[in-house]
Amino acid sequence: MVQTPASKTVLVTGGAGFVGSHLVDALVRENEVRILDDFSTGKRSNVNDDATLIEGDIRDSETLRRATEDVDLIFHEAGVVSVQQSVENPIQANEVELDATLALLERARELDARVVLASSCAIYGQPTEIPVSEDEPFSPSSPYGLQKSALDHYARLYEELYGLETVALRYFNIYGPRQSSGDYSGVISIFKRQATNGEPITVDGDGEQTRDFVHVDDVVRANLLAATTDHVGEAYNVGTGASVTIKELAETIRDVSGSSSDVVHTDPRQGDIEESKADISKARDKLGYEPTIPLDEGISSLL
Ligand code: UD2
Repeated sequence: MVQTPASKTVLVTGGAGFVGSHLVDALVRENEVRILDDFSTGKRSNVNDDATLIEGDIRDSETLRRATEDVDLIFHEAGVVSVQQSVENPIQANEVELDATLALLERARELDARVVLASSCAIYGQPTEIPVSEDEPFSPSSPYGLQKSALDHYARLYEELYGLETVALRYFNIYGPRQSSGDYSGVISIFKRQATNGEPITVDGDGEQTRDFVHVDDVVRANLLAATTDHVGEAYNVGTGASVTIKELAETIRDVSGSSSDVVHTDPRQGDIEESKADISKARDKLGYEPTIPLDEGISSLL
C-alpha cells in the first residue's frame, strides 16, 4: 500500500491531462487539490469534481501565482505531449517545458513547496546500456529530450542551491485509460484505435524497436511515493524493467481485441529510439516503487 500525502494543499499542473487527471483522482480524498490546465491537450471530462479548476496557461505569471497560492506540494505534469511536436515547434516547446518550469520552481522556492516533476527517458536518447539506469549520460535526440534534461537538472540544482525539496520522475512509455488516440499519442492508444476500427495497424519500420510500457496507475504510485520520500534532490526511472518490440505489441493488441486488422509496416520514424528498458532498482530501493500491472494485464483491461 502506497502512502498518500494527506491534509495538504496540492497543485497538479496538467491536472486535466492523461497522467495529471489520474493523479488528481488519487489525491482528492485526503487533500485540497487544485488543477491548472489550459485544455490544450487536457479534457474537461477528465476534471475531478472534487478539485478546484484554474483554467489558464502555465506560462502566464498571474495565472501561475493564483494557482500556487498557499500550496505545500506541486505535481508538475503540464508539458508538451509528444517528441514530434517539439521537433516541429522547438521554441514553443521550450516555453512550455522549460521557461514555465523554471518560473514554477521559483514560485515553489517562495512558498517552500515540494515539487515532483515529470521528466522523461527521452533525456537518454539512444542509451549505451540496456536496461538504462539513472547514471546513463544525457544524450537527447530531440528538443523535447533536451528540455526535459534541463528540467531534470534544474530540479536537482534547486535542491542543492536552495534546499527546495524536488523529485524528478523519468517516465518511460506510459499507457492506460484516458490517453488520447490522435496522431501525437502513445502507440498503444493508436494501435487500440486501429484494431477497434478494423483499420491497418501501422508499425513504423521493422517494428524491432523496443519500449518499456508502464501503466498510468503505476506512474501515479511513483508520484505519491515521490511526494513523501526523504530521498529528495534525486531523479528516478519510472518504468517496469521489462520491454517488448513494437511488432509484438501490434500483434498482441490485434489478438487480444479479436480484430481482423492487418499489421502493416510503414517507413521508420526518423531518429526513433531503438531500444528502451528501464533499470528501476533506484526507484525500488529509495522510493519503494514496485510496478504492479504487467503489460498483458494492462492491455486486456484497456481493451
Ligand atoms: C515516448 C513519449 C514521449 C517521451 C519519449 C521518451 C508518448 C506519446 N511519447 O515517445 O513523451 O517520453 O517516449 O523517449 O508516450 N509507433 C508505431 N506506429 C504508430 C505510432 C508509434 O510503430 O502508429 C512506434 C514508434 O515509431 C516508436 C514506438 O512506437 O518506435 C513508440 O512510439 P510513441 O510515439 O508511443 O512513443 P516514443 O517512445 O516515441
